[in-house]
Amino acid sequence: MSDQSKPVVGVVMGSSSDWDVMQHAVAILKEFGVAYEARVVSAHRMPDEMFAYAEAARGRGLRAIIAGAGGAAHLPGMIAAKTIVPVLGVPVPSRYLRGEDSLLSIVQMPKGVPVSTFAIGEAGAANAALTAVAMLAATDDAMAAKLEDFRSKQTAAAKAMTLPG
Ligand code: RP5
Repeated sequence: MSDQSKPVVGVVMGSSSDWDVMQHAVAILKEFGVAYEARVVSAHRMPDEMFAYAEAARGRGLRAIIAGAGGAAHLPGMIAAKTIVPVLGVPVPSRYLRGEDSLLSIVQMPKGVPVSTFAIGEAGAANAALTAVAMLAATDDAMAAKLEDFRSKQTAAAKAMTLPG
């Protein structure tokens, strides 16, 4: 069992309205037994708290931060600007531009301050968490074995697929 009092992955999002998407990152972290924390940290509505979160992240033992936001999605980039902990950005679908605004806001970081950017929505959230798992697996053989098993099951499921008719 992971010690949830010592999270190694932080999952942050700009609003509770992002949870529908970001819960898919949390589900993967739970499935792999990764110690995580999840909270709302808004770039625009609570910038001081966002900076404090980023500045404390490394000292608190976080090894990756999954940051989801929609619209003018500054959260992943601004967190990345304040910490060397790798930031995995998840574009959350927005109401009017369907998340294309979120994607472009997150992916177009200037050279020198990277945010690893994932697909818009649920797939991006899950894949960001799988990437965090892969990062942990680099130094954790048990996590690596779980990830290999996860991938093998996916392969078996794809091979077993049939089509109508
Ligand atoms: C962003 O604004 C959030 O990440 C969210 O995707 C979007 C809308 O937020 P709410 O108005 O639903 O709180 O900061």
